[in-house]
Amino acid sequence: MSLSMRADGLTGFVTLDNPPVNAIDKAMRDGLMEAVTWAERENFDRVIVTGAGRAFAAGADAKEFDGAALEPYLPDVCDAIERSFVPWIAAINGVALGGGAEIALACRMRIAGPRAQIGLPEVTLGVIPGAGGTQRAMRLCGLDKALDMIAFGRPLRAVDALKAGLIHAVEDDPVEAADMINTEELQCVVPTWELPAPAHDDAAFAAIRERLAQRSPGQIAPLRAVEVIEQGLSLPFAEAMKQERAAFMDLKQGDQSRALRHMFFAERAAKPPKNLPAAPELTEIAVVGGGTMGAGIAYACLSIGLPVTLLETDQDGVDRAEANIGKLIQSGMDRGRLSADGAQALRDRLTATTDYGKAANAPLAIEAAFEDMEVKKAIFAQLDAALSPGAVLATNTSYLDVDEIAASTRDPSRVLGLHFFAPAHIMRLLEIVKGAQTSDHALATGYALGKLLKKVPVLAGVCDGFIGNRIYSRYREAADTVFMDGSTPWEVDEAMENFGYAMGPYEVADLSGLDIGYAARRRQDATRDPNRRYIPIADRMVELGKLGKKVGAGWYRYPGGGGKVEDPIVADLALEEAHFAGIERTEYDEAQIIERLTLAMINEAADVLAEGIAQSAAGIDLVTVFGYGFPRWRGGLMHYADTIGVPHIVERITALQAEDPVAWKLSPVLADCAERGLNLAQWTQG
Ligand code: 3H9
Repeated sequence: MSLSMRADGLTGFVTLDNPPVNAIDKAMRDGLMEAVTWAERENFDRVIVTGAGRAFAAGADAKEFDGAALEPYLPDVCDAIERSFVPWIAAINGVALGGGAEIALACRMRIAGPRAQIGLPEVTLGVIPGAGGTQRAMRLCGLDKALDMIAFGRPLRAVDALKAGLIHAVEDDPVEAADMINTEELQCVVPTWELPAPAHDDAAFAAIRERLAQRSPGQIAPLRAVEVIEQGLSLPFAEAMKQERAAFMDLKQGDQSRALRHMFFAERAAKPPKNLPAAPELTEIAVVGGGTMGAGIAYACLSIGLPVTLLETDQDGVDRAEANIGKLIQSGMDRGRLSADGAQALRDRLTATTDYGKAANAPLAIEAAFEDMEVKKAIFAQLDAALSPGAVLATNTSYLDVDEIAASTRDPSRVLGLHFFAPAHIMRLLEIVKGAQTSDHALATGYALGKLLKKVPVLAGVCDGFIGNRIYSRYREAADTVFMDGSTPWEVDEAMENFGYAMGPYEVADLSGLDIGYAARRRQDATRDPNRRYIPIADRMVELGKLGKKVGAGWYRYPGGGGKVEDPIVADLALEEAHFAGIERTEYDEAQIIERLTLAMINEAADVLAEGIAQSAAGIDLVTVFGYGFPRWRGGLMHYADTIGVPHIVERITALQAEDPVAWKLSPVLADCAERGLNLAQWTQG
């Protein structure tokens, strides 16, 4: 039944019980309906509802969203609770989210434990509260708070929920506190639906819509939530509930909700492969290199309580590493994330040194030095000699051959790639790169660190760029082709921003520095297919000293170090290059730009699957969303591809082959999917 019931005198106790987080499934809804009838039959004085384990209830069971809605529906359950003559009290022991919060809001009173959280995060799953949350929250905590909480899906801590008026009290033992409430006092509390709706406030609606346009562009659920709240202000409660339900049902079937649900479950399914041995206890970490990446990795490890030995080549390097980590600590303090004591504890856990011997006991070392094979080999030789034979040696390289690095050690089985993304203490993606000889022990160690750091781990094979950078390189190549053949960087950027990226590829390149891509292209010179069209325009930029934002000019200009402005010289550069190459330029519209750039990535990603570099389409989705800013609400690159459909993709790539048969060579995985009638999520190596 997903819940249990017991009586004690005049009190009925209902415990929601569907491990691990008491998601509300049909069985729980059945049970709640039965509990309402039971409490009335027994003529209880009250019902106290709480959750078993760590949660009150995490919301409606999102696994049920793919199928038809099953009775009894949650809004009816909430209504039954609210309108029962036996008053219900929610004793909120842990998280009460979505439908869980809606059950609580339908109760006559709400008492939360100190660590409880109450929230309506439905928009993060592409829907809106569908069981009265939009209507009851605004009656309890006012329009502004309700709009903020629902449109951004941010839960409130118990103390904040109390301040907002959403709950009645915070108590160490909410069940006991609910039992102690005076019966007359309880009877006097007005059911939420009977409270008046707040007055309309044009300014509040204008402000929330403006914030959403800036912070959640492209997403439909938050705007629908605002609309439903606005409509509800002037409708009778029951009518407003109907509007809410209709919007919820509509959104639930839509592409965005499907995509966001896919991401939710894919993120949680990102776990180590089965049968890996237990990882060693990570008592300390060695990090080699104190530049941006090394400092970020070290800071992330220090922040979760791990002692870090940071290894550098000389005293200048040590000083620079300490300064870089010091800046991150200071920024943590400035943002209120670190107290002065916490900052000191972090500093105390850090040893920056040139002496590899100080890292002798570390079970894991992560090299984050300059992207140069010889430099890396020299570092691995030192690590090999200094650390115990059981220690795992990881490289944070973005492109270099992990197998070649491993081959420079005495035991290549203990080497793997741990590819972090900048800023390493913030970005959630961690590519775990398995070399040809990487042992299960090394993999387990990499996953163990990923879990401690709360990263999203994705297993990758060895190739230039692994999963993410390889796909991103093709994206860049397609962007440069579009630019050379007809567009401007700002048209390309605008198109991709409208697609859902926070920034287009040219602005991103300006931020990272054009010299990074230049170095990567020089490394690829020797192995590049001579038949592949080469777009020289990014090289010209570097030759002209337009290295990006750091020098005030890249694809854009940054006058006075400020915001970006379009640079006509850059546009002319494409005209010039195209002229020399005898290219007749075409004007691409936004849809064509988006199509070319996304198809290029999809085709490359399909090759990544074909070669076993990624294990699954869902893994690629995680990489593109958590590492490269692909819009989450499109579900990641491969989910997006499946939304457009493989047959359409194959048809369009085949058509583009007329322009360039090499760049648009159809991936065998796409051809195979088309032939077998599969989508990319279903494809497995035959
Ligand atoms: C809703 O309520 C709609 C209503 O308004 C209207 C209805 C008519 N469904 O995250 P974790 C699973 S929409 C199904 O690793 P944590 C999760 O997949 C819902 N399953 O733990 C995982 O499974 P597994 C609005 C769910 O401690 C396991 O539980 N609610 C759901 O890090 C543990 O999860 C939300 O959006 C679910 N709703 O975090 C809240 N929730 O073990 C969504 C969790 O097989 N949930 N699971 O991998 C969360 O934010 C986090 O899970 C939570 C716990 C904070 C609760």
